[in-house]
Amino acid sequence: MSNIGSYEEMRETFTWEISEKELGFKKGDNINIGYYCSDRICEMGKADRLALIWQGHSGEVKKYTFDDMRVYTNTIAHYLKGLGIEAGDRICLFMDKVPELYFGFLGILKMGGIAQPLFSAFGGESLFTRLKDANTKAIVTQKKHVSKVRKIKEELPELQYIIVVDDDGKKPLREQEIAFDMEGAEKIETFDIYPSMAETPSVLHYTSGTTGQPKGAQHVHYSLISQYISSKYVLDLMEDDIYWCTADPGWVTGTSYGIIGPWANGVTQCVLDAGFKAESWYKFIQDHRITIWYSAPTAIRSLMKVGTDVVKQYDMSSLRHMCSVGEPLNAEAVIWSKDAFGMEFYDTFWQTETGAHMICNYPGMKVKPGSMGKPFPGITATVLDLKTHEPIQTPGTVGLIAFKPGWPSMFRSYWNNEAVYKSKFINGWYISGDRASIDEDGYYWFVGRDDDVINTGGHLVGPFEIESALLEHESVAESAVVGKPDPVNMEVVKAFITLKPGFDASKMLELEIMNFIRKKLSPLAMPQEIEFADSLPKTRSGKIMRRLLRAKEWGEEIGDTSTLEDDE
Ligand code: 6R9
Repeated sequence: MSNIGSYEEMRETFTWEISEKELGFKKGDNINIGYYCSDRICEMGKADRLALIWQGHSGEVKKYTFDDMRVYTNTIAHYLKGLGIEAGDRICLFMDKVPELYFGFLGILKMGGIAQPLFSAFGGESLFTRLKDANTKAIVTQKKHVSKVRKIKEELPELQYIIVVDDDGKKPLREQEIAFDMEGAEKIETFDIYPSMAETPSVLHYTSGTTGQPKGAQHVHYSLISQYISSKYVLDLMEDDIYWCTADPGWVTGTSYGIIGPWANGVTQCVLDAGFKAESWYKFIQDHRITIWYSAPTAIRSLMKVGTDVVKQYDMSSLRHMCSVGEPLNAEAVIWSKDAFGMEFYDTFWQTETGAHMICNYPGMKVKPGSMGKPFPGITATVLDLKTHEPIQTPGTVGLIAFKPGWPSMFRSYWNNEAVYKSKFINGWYISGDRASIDEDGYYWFVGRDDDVINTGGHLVGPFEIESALLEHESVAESAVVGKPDPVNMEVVKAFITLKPGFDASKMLELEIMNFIRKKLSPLAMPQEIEFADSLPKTRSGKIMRRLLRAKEWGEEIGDTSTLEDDE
């Protein structure tokens, strides 16, 4: 029997109070995610249960109980407070998936700080724009990443502390850099947890849009109400589960469902701090007897490519439920998973901004392969007419996915950008920026994004950020960046470039520019292909027509370009 039981019945009777009650929360109470994920689980008599089973890239394994986690998160919170970091300050986590990242996240929340997790693969420029926008006060990192911080810190006057969690004393630390050894530090048994309230800011997650630099979606401690109950109903987490979320906490999936939701449910989580390899993933599931697995379509397609024979060489019998998020999950992948694992991947749709699951397939509910499923109980969803923004009544008609504001984990603003935040709401609906249709049974079918954001391997990259970085290369006069179809990553970045006088297109230059972007931004943002052009198509007002370039890549009908020109 699943946690949700009958979806239809739950949808009828559900209120968010069910989650509040289970968590022992009443309106007006303090609510601190750090407390709920560690101290509370210990108070419930589960102090000795494993919270984290961590495995590094060379195969070493570390295990931590909920009590270990309670003490380490106290220790970090106490340390940060001792430095003079205050409630409301932004503290960036810039690390690989090491235990300090997970405990650091909860430690920051315990002392009232705002956690700002960023991918450790980010290059200097991606890091810089996000730290500058958030006026970040401290960054917690590893020695292998500290050089990226050194290069930009002069231009970040607000950044006071660079905390290195694995300093071995071999190379001297520089000004503002301090070593902190989580396991070696004096253990803090009791810590006075910051008395955060429902609306106290908790997490700042940067996400890309079509225009402008990435925006920080700001969340609050009350998000827990959504994350806890959706982990229970959608991921079906139960008392004895061993759960693996493959996402990095630089991405919202890695925090909402790789930290907060599962640990608030008192469930054991596994973390693999190593790159993707089908064999090592299957071995990881086999060795740790993983029961629930949350992954993403790009990974699933990569597994498909390796083939079913490889799966069959491992013991996957511990698995009982599997979910997917981040991009459309193709019907083929759902059907393949049934053959390979004896069960299907359940697709889930949500966003950085929504903080938790919005449209999902639920255990026990019939899966229609290729559909994202139905709205989470407690969520009012619809698709809006593309022009009038009124809910569409006719099944099968494509519109904008929209949600009625008010669910607990909804973002509360974009950091320093109230205007863009406001622009996301029309006619009383939150507009997701995605298109879908709803069938006669109420299932949602994803169509595509409503903007120019590129979804590569489940990661959103904004064309503007890459175009701006391209212009910093000495040879580039103009640039336009679009998504190009890719069998594994769904989309990859393609750049169109015109060159400045004196530069000639060549394979060498293409590689040089690619590398330039990889270092500056990230491997994901790096164009996989660069097309040198004499000119780029423009609207009458001089804006580059990305959509036209994109349509060409996808072999779509472009039609009358004058409509594109009107459509800027
Ligand atoms: C959690 C997360 C959000 C965007 C979203 C949409 C795409 C996510 C999807 C999906 C089709 C799914 N997306 N889940 N598209 N099917 N099941 O992914 O957050 O990084 O903010 O991305 O990702 O385009 O709007 P985020």
